[in-house]
Amino acid sequence: MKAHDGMYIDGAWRPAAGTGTIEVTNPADGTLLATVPAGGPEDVAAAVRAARAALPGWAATPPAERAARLDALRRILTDRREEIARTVTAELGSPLTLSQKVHAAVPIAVCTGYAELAAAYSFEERLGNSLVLREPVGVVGAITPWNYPLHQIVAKAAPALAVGCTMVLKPAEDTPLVAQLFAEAVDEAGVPAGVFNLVTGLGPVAGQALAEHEDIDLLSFTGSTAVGRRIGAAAASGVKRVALELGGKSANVVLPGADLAKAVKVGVANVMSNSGQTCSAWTRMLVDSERYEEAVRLAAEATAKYTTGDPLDEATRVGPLVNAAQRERVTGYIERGREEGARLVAGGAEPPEGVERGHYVRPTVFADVTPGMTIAQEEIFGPVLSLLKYEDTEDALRIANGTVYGLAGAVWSEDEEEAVAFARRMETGQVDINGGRFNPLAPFGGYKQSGVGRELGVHGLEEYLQTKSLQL
Ligand code: TXE
Repeated sequence: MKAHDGMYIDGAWRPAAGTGTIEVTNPADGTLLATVPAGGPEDVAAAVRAARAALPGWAATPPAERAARLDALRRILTDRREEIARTVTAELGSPLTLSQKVHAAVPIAVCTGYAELAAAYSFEERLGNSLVLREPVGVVGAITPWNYPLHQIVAKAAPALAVGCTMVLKPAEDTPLVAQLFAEAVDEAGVPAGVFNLVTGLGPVAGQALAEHEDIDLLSFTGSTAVGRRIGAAAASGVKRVALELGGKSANVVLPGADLAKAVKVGVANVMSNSGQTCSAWTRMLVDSERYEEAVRLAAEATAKYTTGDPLDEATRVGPLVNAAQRERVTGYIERGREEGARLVAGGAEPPEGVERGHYVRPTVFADVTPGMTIAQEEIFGPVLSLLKYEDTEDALRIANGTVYGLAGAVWSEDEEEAVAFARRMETGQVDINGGRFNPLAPFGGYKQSGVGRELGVHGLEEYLQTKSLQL
């Protein structure tokens, strides 16, 4: 696959300061896709310098002109959507159909939304005798993960650029190729030199250098809670703004009387999509004791139909996990679930039949999971669903809220008002009612240890602003 052997800094592809490289491999078969440079503190420093120098000009650019650049970016991403989908499938392992419908399509939708918002947003308001100005926060450091590699970049870059911030992106080391493609698109869209900069590299080296750089005004991080804590600490000591989008352990609550067959079908699909590597996945399904066994049977049956295999094969619904470490992590959790007494009703820790290469894990379902078990508390980030039983709705709410996380969730009921009332009491940032539909304008982000700040829509835009009041 085509790859740049430099960093995109100050509007050009420049050689990296050091000689280190990262080998990008295909998780489906282990083949080498490309080699990209592993940047270090010097590359980060050069990128931050470029972003700082470009800030006054970009911040002063009329919003309509910034919107026009975002619109050009949207057009280029749209023209290149098949290439985006194939790149994500190659480096992440997601089935090609998912890459087309989600990994390529969602960032385009987000970009479209921000191009419109950038033009329509009011950056000034009168408040009595004050004029309140909303100004860009400054230079943004963005660190993104591999699970939705382009979406995670666009969810930060589009609002940052829309409001006049400049930025340095350090994408995940597993998926740098789609990040390079994005940098090419930004360049072609006519975004001025230095406004957007890309440094590929390892988390503890390039990522850490970016997180600790003193000339960054806002750090926006999506990834593991462990790294998020360190980023938050670094930001606090430098008195920088921080946005953290971390893990989740979301509950899918099927209330008595809800359409069980539909709730289970959609619930299983939600967890298995992207091989379970979704922070907002509904990994805990909560069903009342009366219908619990029926739900277990339906979930096991539905899961058995999830064909695992080559992401390029149209019949494939579950591809490999991103890398060997992730596979080890997930199979470790499956073993832990069995040890702690959960009942395995589909899948398991052994590799899928007939699979000799690639980081595959069988779509797995556990029944008899109790709230205290490790698999009911920790983020697994693999195709693993846990079914928990509740006695009444208060019990369901206690279980749903009983983790350190609070990113997403779902409620199913025949009565929408009942579902909404339940959702209001959930300690979580997003709840889908009776299935829900993705809305790129709705704020996304976590309660509790799932994070700080919001992405998407106007709420996501405002994360990149600071206010100044002039008293007249
Ligand atoms: O994440 P990391 P990993 C969760 C999920 C998964 C686990 C581990 O549970 O199993 O995290 O995944 C950069 N300073 N999520 O190890 O390490 C890294 O280079 C600065 C949830 O891949 O957090 C990458 O760009 N940066 C999640 C980014 O952080 C550092 C998505 C994320 O990698 C760094 C991904 C450091 N010291 C994983 N160390 C979600 N919320 O969607 C690493 N990085």
